[in-house]
Amino acid sequence: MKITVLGCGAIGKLWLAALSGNHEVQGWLRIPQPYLNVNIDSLNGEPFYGQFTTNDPEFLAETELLLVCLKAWQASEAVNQLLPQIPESCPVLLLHNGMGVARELSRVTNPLLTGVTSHGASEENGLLHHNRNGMTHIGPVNDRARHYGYLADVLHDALPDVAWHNEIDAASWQKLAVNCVISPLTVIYDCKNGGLMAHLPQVRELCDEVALVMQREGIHTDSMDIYEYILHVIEKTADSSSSMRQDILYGRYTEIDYITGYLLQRARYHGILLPENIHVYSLVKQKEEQNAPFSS
Ligand code: KPL
Repeated sequence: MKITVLGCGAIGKLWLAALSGNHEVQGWLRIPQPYLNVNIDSLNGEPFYGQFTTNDPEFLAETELLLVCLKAWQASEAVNQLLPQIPESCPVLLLHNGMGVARELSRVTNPLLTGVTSHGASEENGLLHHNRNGMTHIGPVNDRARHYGYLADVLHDALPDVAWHNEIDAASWQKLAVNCVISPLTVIYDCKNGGLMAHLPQVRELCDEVALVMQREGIHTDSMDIYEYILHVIEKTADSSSSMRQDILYGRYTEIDYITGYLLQRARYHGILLPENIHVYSLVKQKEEQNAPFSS
């Protein structure tokens, strides 16, 4: 297959490298450069070094999958810009933290899919560390994407595990819950994920509020399930710095508007008040504003 990866941060580079084993791939960058070097300490157990084509319009015109690894707040504008240059049959798969981008792209007529991943990667001095093996869940957003289950196999062969869901909402909400609790608190307390073990009452309060909204969205869950799952994620990722904390540390915009912001928007729709989430949202926005001017 011909695959274009839009957005070549740590996760984008990881997919680019992993997919290059069996497919023709290119990266698409906001600021074009002649090629992209990807250096990974360990990919599926082996070190990886590759040099990739970028921003080739002829390749784009024949691309058979557009994999979008941009931050949530960058995604819809960038996808809308590229749509006229890709075939109408080319599936577009969104892979970012947070929710709400699929709604922004509801007019897209290409097959549109969304997904979440728990792979962890970070880059330091040009070397990518694949910090955490994870699981990726993908599924359709529009009707045209319902028959694209084979994409889960394509992705699974490159970077396991990948699961297909005919209804992706439950997986998206479960990841949103994790990000609503862990991400803002790691910014507020400026700590790694494991540091949240010192703030469990607040973790629990956020879980209670998230559960209320999830239930109203038709997701079969309760506060205790969410809390236990989040404790498990905190323990498993104790040494990691959340991507939101890294965004703040590097002076970048965060995805808070698509994480807690999205939760609050859905809560408003259902007529539910979430005081603790409103509180953490405003603290992260304050930190973000102190960071201006932003870089992406
Ligand atoms: O998804 C994450 C992120 O940092 O974006 C978590 C699960 C919070 C791990 O750090």
